[in-house]
Amino acid sequence: MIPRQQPPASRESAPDAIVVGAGFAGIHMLWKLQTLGFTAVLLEAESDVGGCWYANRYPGARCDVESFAYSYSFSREIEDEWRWTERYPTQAEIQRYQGFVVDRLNLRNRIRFSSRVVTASYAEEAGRWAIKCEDGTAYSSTHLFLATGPLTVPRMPEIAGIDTFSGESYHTARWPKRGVNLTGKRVGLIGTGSSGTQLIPAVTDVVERLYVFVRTPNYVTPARNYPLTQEHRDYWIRNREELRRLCRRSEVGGGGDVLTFEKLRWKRGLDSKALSNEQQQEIMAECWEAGGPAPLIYAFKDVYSDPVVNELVSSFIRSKISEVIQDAEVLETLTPAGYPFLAKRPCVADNYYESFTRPNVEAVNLRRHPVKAVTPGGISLVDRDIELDVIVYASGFDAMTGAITSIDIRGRHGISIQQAWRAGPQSYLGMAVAGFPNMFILGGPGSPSVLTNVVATTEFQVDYLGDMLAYAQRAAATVIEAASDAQNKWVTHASQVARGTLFDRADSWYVGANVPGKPRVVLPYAGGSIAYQDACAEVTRDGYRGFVISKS
Ligand code: NA7
Repeated sequence: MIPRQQPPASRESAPDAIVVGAGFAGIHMLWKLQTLGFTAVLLEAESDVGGCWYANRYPGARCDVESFAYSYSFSREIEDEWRWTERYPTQAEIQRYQGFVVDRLNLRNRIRFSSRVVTASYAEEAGRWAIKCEDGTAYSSTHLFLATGPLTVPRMPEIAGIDTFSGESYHTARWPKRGVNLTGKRVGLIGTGSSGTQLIPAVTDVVERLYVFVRTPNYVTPARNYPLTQEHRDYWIRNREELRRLCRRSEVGGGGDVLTFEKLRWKRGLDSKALSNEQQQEIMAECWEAGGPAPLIYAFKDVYSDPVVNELVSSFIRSKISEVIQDAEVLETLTPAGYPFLAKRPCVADNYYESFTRPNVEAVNLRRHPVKAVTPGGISLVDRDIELDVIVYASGFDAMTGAITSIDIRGRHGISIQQAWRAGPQSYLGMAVAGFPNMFILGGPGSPSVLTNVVATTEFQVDYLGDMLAYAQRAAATVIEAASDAQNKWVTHASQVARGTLFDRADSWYVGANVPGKPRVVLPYAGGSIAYQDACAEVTRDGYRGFVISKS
């Protein structure tokens, strides 16, 4: 155990470490700290585990990474005892899984629910973080782990009159636990990102009429979800070492489609320019049938970076949309144009385009008919009023940084994280920030995070930080901090890597464009999981180069 400079008043209010957020990363971090012999308390704002999966309960909410891959690999017992039921897990199943994990690992008694952290300040003399929750409860700790999630602070659209609506309105990321009865209702949906595209097919059977207000249509690929059988499970168990290894060393950090990737393994990273048009189309058709975005993303190399290769895939997806949508106006409303596939996060949903062929679903083209205001009766466009009973806002998040900057975090000399990140988030390896000693971020900006399977990437980070804490322990060091020059180099490297990709070719939350005034920076590390892991490993080999690990 790292010797403390000041013995804590109580192990409950003054543990060695505070972890913020009971999603995948926070739960794993808590477990890791306990196994290393640290006392740790996890503070969670909501009343249960789940992280982003606690609040995103909208109809149709499910993960777009396969369940086998979107699960912990660190515990053989958990892998053996838990049974996923569908290829892509629903919100409810993921939350049950997290509950199972905390109970199985006996972690629940270390979690303080309904504890929203509002301030965290570093007391230099004591070498400890002072942490306060909304209800006034105070903690202090040597280490502070922010596992607050990249997509946990919802954003409402900036539309006049939003508060005047007399019907019910909900944000998909704050969907009530009791559920919402949409049966027989006239529902308006704003937002066709991942949340909106999943919600649409899940409600078309019950609503009287669904108006989908489309501003920027997305590239939506089918999920091809299916129930998992014993055969799938046996396959996974038989091959899991190898599949986990493949996942870990894949560009998306264990992302995507484990079983499909196994089938398509030979069709990855192909040089599209060396293939005939017919071969290209055949391969893309096979990827489309496999479902999920990953096969299409990785069949050809350079889809992320070469506009010509990207356009090949983008136009293939557009052609698939036109196979389903016959009506020219609807097709125009739903066809992505003017930006490449992947520049916005790809959406995955079964029966998305098919939903618009139903008589009770209408796609409203906001580019042609902009919204004037929300009114007491519904939504008023420049040329038409639409009467609604319910408005659903699937309008996204203050992504990557929102959950961190919404806490008043102050490091050395009282500098706030907002000040430190004024020009965009600065970090070393996406995990530590110069001037904020012993504060660590999981799944945050500067790490591959949302461009990958976040569970696999944060597992990597938890292991990495655990190893570094153990290293410091052995050296009897109490403070770990990113050096500014190493941080600057990482930020420069990350922005150079991002410039070589197409991520900046759309106004998306990847670059903070959905939040007015947010600096435009590609927020996640765009070099992929393998490059990220290799960079981290190199730092370790050099004795944690770039981290200042000291006794005070
Ligand atoms: P996203 O992907 O940020 O999508 C938000 C959607 O809301 C997007 O279609 C926006 O259109 C739309 N939006 C936002 N403001 C407005 C206004 N004022 N008018 C019309 N439309 C608007 O959020 P999601 O929740 O779907 O997904 C976020 C991530 O969570 C997802 O990628 C997964 O990783 C999980 P725009 O594109 O800005 O024109």
